[in-house]
Amino acid sequence: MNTAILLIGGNLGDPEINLAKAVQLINEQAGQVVKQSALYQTAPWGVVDQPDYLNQALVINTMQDGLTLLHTLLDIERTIGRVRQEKWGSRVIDIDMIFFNDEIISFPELKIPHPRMHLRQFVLVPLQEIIPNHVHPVLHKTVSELLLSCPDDLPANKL
Ligand code: PH2
Ligand code: MG
Ligand code: MG
Repeated sequence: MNTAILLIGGNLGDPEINLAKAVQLINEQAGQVVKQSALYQTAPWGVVDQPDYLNQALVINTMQDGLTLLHTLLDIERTIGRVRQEKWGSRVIDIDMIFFNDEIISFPELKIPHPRMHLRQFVLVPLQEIIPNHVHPVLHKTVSELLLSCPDDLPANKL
């Protein structure tokens, strides 16, 4: 059994409904959702001229390996109505894998840990709620420690 940490988010349509749909489909198709953070309203990172996001962190248990899980998550994004456009632009749903067990994975389509997770409040704040003591396998710091040294100061507020 594998444990994956996911970060889901969206800022188009009704993000609350789309995140709830994502949690349900992840639970049915990817693996059992064993922990979930609150929903956070977060300022857009990257492309600033777009609506605020809702973000949520999940812990799942899954029998799928990393690449299989990635493809399951991309399928779920398509089911909910994701159309891929501008990098860092608005989207109905985004499901990102942040950690996979304690593994370091580097395929062109999948880098684990997520290479920019430690630079983003919108990732670290929800993660800190559910796995504050989880250690980053490359940076060797806990999620709480990463949050303290995070250079980003965009707000992430619990709904
Ligand atoms: N996702 C992005 C780009 N910017 N900003 C916030 N606040 N939340 C996100 O989930 C997000 C983002 C690309 O995946
Ligand atoms: Mg993303
Ligand atoms: Mg993504």
